[in-house]
Amino acid sequence: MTADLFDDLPAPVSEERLADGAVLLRGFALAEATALVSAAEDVMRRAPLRHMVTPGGRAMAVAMTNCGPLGWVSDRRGYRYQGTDPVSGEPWPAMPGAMVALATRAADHAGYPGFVPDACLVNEYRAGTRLSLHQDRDELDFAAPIVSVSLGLPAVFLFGGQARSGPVSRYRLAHGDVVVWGGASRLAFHGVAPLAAGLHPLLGERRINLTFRRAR
Ligand code: MD3
Ligand code: FE
Repeated sequence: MTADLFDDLPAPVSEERLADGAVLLRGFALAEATALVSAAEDVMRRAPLRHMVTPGGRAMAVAMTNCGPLGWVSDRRGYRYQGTDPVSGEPWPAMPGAMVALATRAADHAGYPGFVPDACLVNEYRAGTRLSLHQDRDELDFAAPIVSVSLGLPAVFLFGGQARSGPVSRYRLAHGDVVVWGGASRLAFHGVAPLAAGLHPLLGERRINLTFRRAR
């Protein structure tokens, strides 16, 4: 596959400030992308993707799973982090070393040294899948950033302000792109536009997004 040919090239370091505290690092994870995809496939084998149900009773369009000591879950009782997979009753799979290393390195690069994630949410998008505008506020300490890694098909990421009703900027996030969200952007509203159909050499008709969090 063509993507493998580029895996040995150094990742070009391009830094774009999206907002106060938010840094887009295009291609930052390209050198590790194949390893990250295999690691994610391994996680998804051990804790299969599922469509979680919102407190309102609707199945989410994005299929999700987790790895690490804690995982984000949603059900009729609400949103929370917990140490076990509600489907199996077992602990979530360990966070693969390649994932922890990338998350820490990206946070450091963006000015958040010493970031050690205790949760990684794995999101799977297929053609038409969207994620509506929301805030990530189920974590204990908003001082820690969230690191997101895009893999597979490109997506249009929607980035708003501190209020749901404000203006929204759009950014195309491609395979290997990393965004670090900290500081004032940590509680910004954000979402993902419906995924366009396509075929990615490593991931086929899918986009996988990894978000590394400090939940506790
Ligand atoms: C901005 N995921 O899992 S990642 C999520 O592409 C989520 O799957 C999207 O939003 C995805 O909660 C977007 C980018 C992202 C993640 C967390 C943020 C942006 C953020 C937290 C605060 C502000
Ligand atoms: Fe989010």
